Amino acid sequence: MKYVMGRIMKQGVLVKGIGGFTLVESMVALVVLSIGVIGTIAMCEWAQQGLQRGALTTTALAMVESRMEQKRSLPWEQLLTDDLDQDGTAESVMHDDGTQEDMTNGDGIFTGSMSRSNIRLVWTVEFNRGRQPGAASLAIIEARALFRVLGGEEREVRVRTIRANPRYAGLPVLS
Ligand SMILES: [Ca+2]
Ligand SMILES: [Ca+2]
Repeated sequence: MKYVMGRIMKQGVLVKGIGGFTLVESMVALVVLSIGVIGTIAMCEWAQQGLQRGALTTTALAMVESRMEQKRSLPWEQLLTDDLDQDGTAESVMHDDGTQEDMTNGDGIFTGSMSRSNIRLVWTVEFNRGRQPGAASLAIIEARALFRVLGGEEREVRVRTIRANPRYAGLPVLS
């Protein structure tokens, strides 16, 4: 440390001796400083993107989990309905008509969707037998949240579960 300080002092004296900094030296210093500032700005943007991505991912995961939880707690026969405004009554029915996010008309995969906080939430229900909940013993339930982060990159959070029909599983059915 002592040695380094000594060298700096020596250089300082030397520079003073020839009459301060030259224009070229000042410009070089300015360029070096600019590179530093640009680097710092880039790092701030990168950090901001990271924060935004983290916040959106957390919200997306919460939305996906909440939807899955509602699908787990619904009476089996009402598995294709949704209470999106959470007033206690299901007002939305999942569709299998090939419109919006439902990929194929009549393939037995029913789809529901909604948007909130710049996140598109899509969920599907597929029965292992038939197209009616009553005929099936199992349902594959999937929810995915799609969102765009700063910079335009699209990301997705996806959760999938299998629920058993309580009638087939031998559990008492609540009506
Ligand atoms: Ca409702
Ligand atoms: Ca479909």
